[in-house]
Amino acid sequence: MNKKIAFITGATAGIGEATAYLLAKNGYNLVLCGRREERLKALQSKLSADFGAESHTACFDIRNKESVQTAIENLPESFKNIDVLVNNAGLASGLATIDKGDLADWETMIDTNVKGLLYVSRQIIPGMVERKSGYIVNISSIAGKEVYANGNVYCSTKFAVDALNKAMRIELSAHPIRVTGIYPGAVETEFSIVRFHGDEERAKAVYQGFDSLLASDIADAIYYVISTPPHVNINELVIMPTAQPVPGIIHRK
Ligand code: NDP
Ligand code: 8X3
Repeated sequence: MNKKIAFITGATAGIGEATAYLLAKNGYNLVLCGRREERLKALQSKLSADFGAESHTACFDIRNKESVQTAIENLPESFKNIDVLVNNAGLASGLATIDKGDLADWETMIDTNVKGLLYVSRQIIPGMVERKSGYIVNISSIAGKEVYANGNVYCSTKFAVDALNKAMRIELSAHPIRVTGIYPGAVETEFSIVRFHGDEERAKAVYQGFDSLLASDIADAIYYVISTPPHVNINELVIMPTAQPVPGIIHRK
């Protein structure tokens, strides 16, 4: 039997990379996307060596609609029929009150988390509709359920992902394409390094004194939802560290 194909955006780090690893381990072939080509190639080699998984690396910026279109239109024949799309690539940039926010940070978040997710989805969904099968996992955030101080624009983009997740499910379930939104709390990845523009000390402090989620916890959840039988649609999973009951409270040791 042909292996299923999963297309993962943001596979060069964090949640996307852990998901690629787990899906390859469980028999998927992969399209690995991100902007850092060496990381994509290194992951491709690892998945092949560890699991004999075949993967195609697609190095592009999801904010660039022409690049998205070209990368997806030019997928090799054996990777064209995408079974699972994991819309994971995203970021927070900055953490400031709305009167002090940086416009470039705002644009980066909106362009990546909302428009980029749409560009990729628009390219891939028609094939799923045509084949009458597919699974889409959208990575939102607890920030897409609850707004926290200084999160303003990041939260807005993740609320938008929440709305798009619901819209996709409403509009695609008839085909039948399944759609799940995942809403994690704090996961220790490169997320805070990116949010604080490379300030590793400040980023490290975010995760100090409590057990944050691991990227592999979210990968486990993604593998679980896509492994359910076809008549089951997990609409949403909100996943928090035990020590972080809501975004604004973290019980540190
Ligand atoms: P990382 O920073 O570790 O990984 C982010 C990934 O997104 C990287 O692979 C990066 O690849 C990719 N990416 C970012 N911008 C672009 C772009 N313009 N084009 C293509 N790829 C891009 O963070 P996480 O793994 O934590 O984040 C993954 C998702 O999870 C994000 O959507 C984030 O908002 C969400 N999330 C994270 C939480 C956390 O606490 N960590 C909690 C809740 C949700 P490259 O730089 O190579 O392009
Ligand atoms: C990331 C979770 O709460 O750090 O989406 O913004 S949070």
